[in-house]
Amino acid sequence: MGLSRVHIALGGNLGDVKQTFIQVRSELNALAEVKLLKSSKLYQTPPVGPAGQPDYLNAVIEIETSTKPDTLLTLLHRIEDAHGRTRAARWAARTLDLDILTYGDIQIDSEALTIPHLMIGERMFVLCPLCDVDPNWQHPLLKVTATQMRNQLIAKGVPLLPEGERW
Ligand code: A4P
Ligand code: MG
Repeated sequence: MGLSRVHIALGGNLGDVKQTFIQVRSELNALAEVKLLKSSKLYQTPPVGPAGQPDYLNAVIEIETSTKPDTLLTLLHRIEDAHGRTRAARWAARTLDLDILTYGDIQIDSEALTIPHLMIGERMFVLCPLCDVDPNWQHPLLKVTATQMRNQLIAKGVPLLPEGERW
């Protein structure tokens, strides 16, 4: 099986999220079937969805992997669980959320998995870090780049995120 370039979104708003992200990044990179290529900056972002929860930290990492998408999702769920993730309501506060944003040029639309991630073009907290690691990434169906999607959001009046930090 060949290697694919994959973008993973990290999110969380409970506990020491920065420390969690640092651990997750090295846990992934320690796997034989995963190689870390790039990390975005780390962004503090206001919660999208239910109000009254703490701000999130968000980031994107770019990896190279031989793991198939469904196996990768299972692996990410296991890492979420190991870092204290509980599944209450959808969009509820969480210690760690790991979403597969992109997987090579693959398009998947099954019950378990939508790739590219459905909300990729709607969320500044995804597009800003994605532009850090791969501004020219092109959506295989929509044929727009990460930078173009970010500019479309800006044109709709969604503010850019404040500068992120290294982690
Ligand atoms: N699933 C389908 N496609 C994918 C994919 N590409 N990657 C399915 C990962 N999972 C995918 O996810 C629910 C189901 O989505 C999974 O079982 C999987 O089969 P989940 O992680 O169990 O539940 P969730 O995280 O509550 O849902 P989801 O859709 O990941 O939530 P979101 O959309 O990520 O929203 N505000 C800020 N500022 N920053 C955030 O990071 N995140 C959320 C969560 C809300 N508001 C936020 C943030
Ligand atoms: Mg999720």
